[in-house]
Order: sequence, then structure tokens, then C-alpha cells
Amino acid sequence: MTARTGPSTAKPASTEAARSTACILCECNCGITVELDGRRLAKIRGDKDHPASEGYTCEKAMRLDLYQNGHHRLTKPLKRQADGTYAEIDWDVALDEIAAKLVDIKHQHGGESIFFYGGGGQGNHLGSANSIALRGALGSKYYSNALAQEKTGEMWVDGKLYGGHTKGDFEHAEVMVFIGKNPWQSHSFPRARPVLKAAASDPQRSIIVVDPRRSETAALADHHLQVLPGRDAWLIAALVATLVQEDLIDQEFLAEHTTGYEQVHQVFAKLDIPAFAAISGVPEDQVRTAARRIGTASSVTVYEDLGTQQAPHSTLVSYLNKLLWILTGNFAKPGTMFLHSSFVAIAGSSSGGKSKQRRSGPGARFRKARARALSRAMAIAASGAATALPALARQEMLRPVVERGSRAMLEALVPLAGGMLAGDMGPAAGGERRTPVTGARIIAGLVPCNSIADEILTDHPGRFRAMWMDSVNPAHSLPGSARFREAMRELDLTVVVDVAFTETARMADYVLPAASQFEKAEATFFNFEFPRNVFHLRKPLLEPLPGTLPEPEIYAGLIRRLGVVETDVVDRLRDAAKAGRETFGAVFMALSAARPEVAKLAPYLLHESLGQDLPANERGAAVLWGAAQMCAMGNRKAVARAGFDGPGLAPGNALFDAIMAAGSGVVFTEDTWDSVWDYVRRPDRRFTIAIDELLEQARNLGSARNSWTTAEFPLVLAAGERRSFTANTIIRNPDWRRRDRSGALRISEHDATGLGLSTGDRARLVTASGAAAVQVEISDMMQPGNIALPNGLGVDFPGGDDGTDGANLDAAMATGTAPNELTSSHWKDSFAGTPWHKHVPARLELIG
Ligand SMILES: Nc1nc2c(c(=O)[nH]1)N[C@H]1C(S)=C(S)[C@@H](COP(=O)(O)OP(=O)(O)OC[C@H]3O[C@@H](n4cnc5c(=O)[nH]c(N)nc54)[C@H](O)[C@@H]3O)O[C@H]1N2
Ligand SMILES: Nc1nc2c(c(=O)[nH]1)N[C@H]1C(S)=C(S)[C@@H](COP(=O)(O)OP(=O)(O)OC[C@H]3O[C@@H](n4cnc5c(=O)[nH]c(N)nc54)[C@H](O)[C@@H]3O)O[C@H]1N2
Ligand code: SF4
Ligand SMILES: [Mo]
Repeated sequence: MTARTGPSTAKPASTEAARSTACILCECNCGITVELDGRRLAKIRGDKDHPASEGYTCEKAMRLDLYQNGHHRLTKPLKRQADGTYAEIDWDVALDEIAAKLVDIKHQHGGESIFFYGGGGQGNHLGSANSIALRGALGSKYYSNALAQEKTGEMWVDGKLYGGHTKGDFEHAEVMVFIGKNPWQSHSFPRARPVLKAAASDPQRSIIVVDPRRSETAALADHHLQVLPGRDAWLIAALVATLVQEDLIDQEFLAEHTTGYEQVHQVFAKLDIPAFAAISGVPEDQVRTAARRIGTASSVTVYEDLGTQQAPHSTLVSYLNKLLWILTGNFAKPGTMFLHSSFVAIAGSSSGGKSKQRRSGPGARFRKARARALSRAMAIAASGAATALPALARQEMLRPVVERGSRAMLEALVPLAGGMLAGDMGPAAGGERRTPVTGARIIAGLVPCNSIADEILTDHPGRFRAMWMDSVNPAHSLPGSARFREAMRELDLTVVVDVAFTETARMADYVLPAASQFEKAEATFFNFEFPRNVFHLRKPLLEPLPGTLPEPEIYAGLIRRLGVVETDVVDRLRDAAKAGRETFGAVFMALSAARPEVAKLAPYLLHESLGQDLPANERGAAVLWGAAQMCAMGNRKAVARAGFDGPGLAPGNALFDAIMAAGSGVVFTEDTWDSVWDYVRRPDRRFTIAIDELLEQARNLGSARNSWTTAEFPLVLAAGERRSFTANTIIRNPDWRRRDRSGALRISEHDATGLGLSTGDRARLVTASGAAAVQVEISDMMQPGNIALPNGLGVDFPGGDDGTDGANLDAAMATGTAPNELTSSHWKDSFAGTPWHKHVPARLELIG
């Protein structure tokens, strides 16, 4: 039996003129087609053949050319001079100097003092996958990205409950609940607007929104629970208590699929619903009506996002939100919640049976015999002689090699990749590891963003000495920008890899100009679809802008300079690659099993072997061979259902080949509502629903602190709202925004009148951390006491147009307010250390 290409693999939609790629502005990565005019992305349309987005886009994708082209683009490596200005240097000089400094820091302070931050934004995760090899080569141990300022609390809860990432079947849900989430603007699931509109216009279905603000989604909702800012814990606890006290729970589901309900019941049976409703600001009858709607619906989905994840008690709220659908049995049925496959399974296998086999370990004699067979097989595989054997014998011979090699790869890569994605949080979610200076909990392998400056600005011997930043803008996106800038200048080495001269680049020792996401092979690892999960390797539309390099070339260039790989290893892999996928796989796995350093450097070795057959701006995709193998091994049945079947490495090889050939989205797993249970990472496949620490918090909530405003700072500022034309800091050109160009501060009529402000006025916004001039917009979306600024504004964009390409380093101007000039890393969740961006005490002053 040989592997075949999945029948559900989509055809690329591209014609001669229109090339298929994806929008990179949010995690949905909607498929688009692009017509080029020279190097301009001239005409952009939704790609109807894309299996996830089916032709849908929002307004933001239409002018992606302002990301691709403009004066923000860097075209030369930059080195910071003593006076704080930047000089252009050659690539070789930059990489030589950086490699030497990295080696020096490793020798003096250990590889663990070199901190990596980044991982790709919404659509470019191949750079990060390739960077793993550099981290492995340096012995770097600490890593983080933006997920550690939003999702780590939820990941910790997910890890405790069932060990996976959940999503909802919004398209078919009778009731959908959005908590601190505004999908009309922020999307996060495919075709969000048509899906919302369909639900809103169907009298049988209901949308429930929990938001202090009448967001676009709240305006569509049947039930808008207009909570007071930061009081979600009380509101959701009251919802859960209503389910428990009015017996709206699915006892059968709980008995069959969960353990620990008694402890949960004890806490919520006694909870004072009227008192909690009063604290939350939502009338008790609205709380009960919404709970009854959830408790009696045939199907319910729940989505929480930044409105609670970046506000007080966020980890507790994540837990309470999940109890809403767990207690009502809304899992593994159409229209409910599910766990899903992930293309890059970073925290071990998702086929839960394996751990059982390992526990009932084989006898000593068998183990010895197997070790002998293994070393023989490895010798054969490594010598390349495997090809000479007949197919069946070859497979039998190589099976132990493959098993052992893949385990070695997992063991080497998981600690490095841990938490790169939200997709897989089995053991990695634990939070048992701590950061070296502040002892903060590391969840899913990620250092909490709020602790980063504290891990640097100290004389603790274990402090970070160097920081590598790829495809991120932490001097803009981390809480407390001023303190982070100070931290950057304290480090012995800071390197930024970016397409633009960002706020972070302006503080770095070295800035390396990356090829854009349309100038190299790229992909997102945010693959959350069900029942057919989709992975899309985008082919480059253009050659890299002269002077730029794709990140995988940067990482390979540095690893070569570190001299950590013996040339015979690379030679052997190159020879094996010429002999075909099967031989290559056997040799690669044999090497990984025999030499742990090979496993750690896997992305680099794939780049240097399989990648050599690809054009230079596509070599970064070679790492997907390893990813495809891991995916096929971790999700064997679901990958087989998608059409990638066969023994040993055959399914992974076929999946890799399909991805490389497709040019559009490829369905890599096909699931059923029954197979969802396979992703519950528990030996008994049951949810463990009592989380003691959080039940304790819930028990004490009645008397817990619920207000952080003061006479000096009487308003609650939500710093970073998603609007029609915001996309983190990916697009810097303010012309991109068709409306709300400078990102107004939204305020209620009531508060504005009290302050004597009208729409269009300028005012001074003051918090404990800073002050900024803002433009005011009176908005009936806002409730009194709550004001909001958009995210992603206040970024530098070079003014003037001298008709040349490339960055104009001097003449930068910022439009709008950078929200984190006003926030502080001090306020954070007690479990996950995530910031309170949505809950910043503030005041507004008239500008006289
Ligand atoms: N247009 C656009 N879309 C994006 C992005 C973008 O930059 N622009 N970024 C992407 C990214 S990285 C992410 S993480 C997602 C985030 O997506 P969302 O979380 O949906 O985005 P936000 O607008 O930050 O916050 C959602 C809602 O939280 C509400 N909120 C504020 N305070 C509270 C509170 O105390 N309680 C509750 N219940 N709600 C509160 C706000 O009023 C807002 O409507 O969006 C993604 N999509
Ligand atoms: N106050 C406040 N702060 C927030 C938030 C908030 O709501 N309020 N939201 C938080 C959230 S949810 C998130 S996700 C973060 C986002 O913040 P960050 O993770 O720091 O990322 P982005 O702002 O998306 O910046 C992405 C960077 O990648 C660069 N880039 C684009 N393409 C490429 C490429 O191909 N290669 C390389 N090397 N670089 C590239 C862009 O120029 C940009 O500088 O912000 C967080 N910060
Ligand atoms: S911004 Fe998000 S929803 Fe809009 S087109 Fe791009 S990927 Fe799709
Ligand atoms: Mo985010």
C-alpha cells in the first residue's frame, strides 16, 4: 500500500494573472488571489477555492500592498552606533559580528542567558520553526511570544481540564457566547461576519455577548450582558451557579465523561447569585435568562478573548467560561466545542495510547534484543544501504529507527518549541518551570511577557544577557514600553529581525532586514479547523527585495558560523535526499536517534539537505518535512482519513509532498465528532473538572477586590481595542485606514459631557505610567466609566516620498497613541502573569 495525495487537497485558484496566497493580518489567514503590477500587489480578491475561507475576506486585506511596499521597508543590516544612530553594514559583517557575540555570551554566562522572543505574527511561522535550530545550537532555554500576554492563563486551564486546545463549531451552534471577544472586528474563526449574521437573523438561534461595550458583535446579540469592566469573574460565576442551582446541567455527560463534579457543585450550589450579579453590574434576571438559554439549548459554543484575558482574574474567568459548556455537555456534538488536531504537535503525541504502552514496559531480555536490532537498523539506514532491501523487509527493519528517531526529535524539540502555538498543551502547559530571576510560572514553555523586563533589569546572576527578537515589536506591544526600552539598552546584545524600522528596531544593537511574507515561502501554524483541518504553505509572489533575506537563511548563516555541525552529517543527508524520501527519512531518523545534537538542529539540517533542491526563498519550507512526520505520527488516524496513509514514514512523506505541491490550503486531518475524544490527553479520556486552586479563588470571590480606580484615576481605559483598520503593528502606513485615521479615544456621552469634551477635541490621557494626547470620539458603544483606545497605533512611519524604495530612517512620524506608553507590567494575573491591558485606571484632562 502506498500513500496517496489527499483527495480533499484543494486546487490552486491561481491563473496566469492571479496568484494564490493568504492575508497575513489576522490568525484566520483567509485565502486571497493577487494580481501583480511589477512589485505592487495591485488587485486582491478572496480565493473561492481556499478550503477554510471559501472566498471570504474583510476590508483589511484589500490594501496589503501597504505592508509589502513603502518607506518602512529595510534593505540593509543596521548597526547601532555609540550616539544611538544606525549605520548600514554588509550581511557578512553583521552575521560574523552577531555570531561572535552570541558565542561570547554563551561562554561567559551560558546559553540560557540568551532569550528568544517572537515566533511570527499572524501568518509567518516558518521563521520561528527554523530559529529552533539556532536556539538548540546556543543552548538557549528561555523563550516567549505574544501568547504569553493573552492565552497562557487559558492554556493552563486547558492543560488541567483535558490537555488540548478547544474551538467551537460556530457555524452550527444554536447558542454562541462571546466573552470579551468581538469577532465582527477581530474574527478568529473563518468567515466570521457571515456566520454571525446568519445566527443573528435566525429566530431559533441566539448570540450572547459579555462586554462592557456595545461592540459590533454585541449590537447583533440577543443577549448583551453589559458587565462592568473587570467584573467578568462575578458575572460568569453567577451564570455557572444558575446552571447548578436551577439544575440545568447535563448529569449524564458529567457522569460519563468527567471527574470532580462534586467539588465544583459544592462551590456553586452555595454561591450568592443576587450579590454576584450586583457586583458584575448585570441585572439578576438577565443573568438567569442567559444561563437558562445556555442550559436548555441543543448546542452551545463559547469564545473568550482579550476582554477577559487581559483583565483582572483572567485565569479564573477562563475556567468559569469552560464550565459553562462542560457542565451543559456541549462537547463533541455538532454545534458545540471540540478539541482538534494541530499540524505542528509541539507537546508530544496526541494519540493517547502510547503512554500506556510505555508504562507496561517490556522485559530486560526483549529490550536488549530490540536495542541490538535497532543499532543494526541504524547502521543500515545511516549507510544508505536500506534502499537495497525489499520494501517490506525495509519497513520492518526501519520501524524501530523511525520510532526512536522521532522520539529523540520530540524530546529535543519540544522544550525549544514549547508553546510556539496554542495548538498543543499537554505536558507543556504545566507551569512547573519558573523563570530564573523572578520565579514566574512558565506556561506552555513561555516566559510571561510581564516578567521580561524584570528578568533583565537586575543584578541577579541568572539574568538575561541577550535578546533575539524576530517578527515582533515588543517595545510597542509589551506593557510598560518605557521600562522595556530601558531593559533593551541594559542587555549585552539585542538583535531585531523585521521588515521595518520598528519601535523595537530603534533600540536594538543590530537590525536585520527580512524578506516580506510575499517574498518567501511562508505559513501560519494557527490551524484550528474541524472536521477538516487545513495547512497552507504560501509560495512567494516575488523575489526578496534586494538587500533582504528570508529568516531561514539568516538562521542557517549563523549556525554555519557557529561551526556546530560536522560536515559529514550534512553530506550524508544530502546524499540520502538524492536517493528519495524513504531513504532520506530513514537516514534522518537514524541520525536523530544516534546523535541528540542532530535532533536539536533538525530544522537547520532539513534546510541544508531537502532545502537545497528548493529556490533560496523557499528553503525555509524544508522544516515542514519534520513537521509533517510529527503530524502524521501524532494524528495517524485523522491524517489517514485525509488521504495520507501507509506504513512508517510514508504518510508524513505524502503529506509533505502534497503541501509542497499544492500552492493553497491542504486538508491534513479529517475528523469526526466521535474522534474528537482522541484529543483528550487523559488515559481515561475524561475531563478533570475540579481545579482546586481556581475553585478556591471562586469560593473567595464574594469578598475579593473588584475595583482599581481611584479619585486620581477614575476611568477604566481599555488599551488596545480591535477596530476596522487595526492589525497589530503589521501595517505602519496610516493611509491604510479608510476611517479613524488617528485612532480616536472612545468615550461615553455621559463622561464626555462631564469633562466638557466633544467629538474631535484633543485631550490629555493620563495613567500611573504615562500620559498622551488623544483625539476624542463620543461613542454610544461605551458605558460610563469605560474609555477605549485602539491597538497597533502610534507606530512610526517615514514621512516624505523621494521616489526611492527602502526605509527613510530619519523622518519618522507616528500617528495615534501607542497604548503601552500608558500601561504597566505591574498589574497582571496572579496565575499566568498576563497583563491587564483592558483595565488601566486613567483620567482625561482638557488640553487648555
Ligand atoms: N481588526 C483586527 N482584528 C484582529 C487583530 C487586530 O489587531 N485588528 N488582532 C488579532 C489578535 S492578535 C487578537 S489576540 C484578537 C483579539 O480579539 P478580541 O479579543 O476580540 O479584541 P479586543 O477588541 O482587543 O477585545 C475584545 C472586547 O473586549 C472588550 N472588553 C474590554 N474590557 C472588558 C472586560 O472587562 N470584560 C469583558 N467581558 N470585555 C471587555 C472590548 O470592549 C472588546 O469589544 O484579534 C485578532 N484580530
Ligand atoms: N496595550 C495593549 N498591548 C497589546 C495588546 C493589546 O490589546 N493592548 N495586544 C497584545 C496581543 S494580543 C498581541 S498578539 C501583541 C502583538 O504584538 P507583537 O507580537 O509584538 O507583534 P506585532 O505588532 O504583530 O508585530 C509584528 C512585527 O512583525 C513584523 N513583520 C511583518 N512581516 C514580517 C516578516 O515576514 N518577517 C519578520 N521578521 N518580521 C515581519 C512587522 O513589521 C512587525 O514589526 O500585542 C499585544 N500587546
Ligand atoms: S484580516 Fe483576517 S479576516 Fe480579514 S481578510 Fe485578513 S485574514 Fe481574513
Ligand atoms: Mo493576539
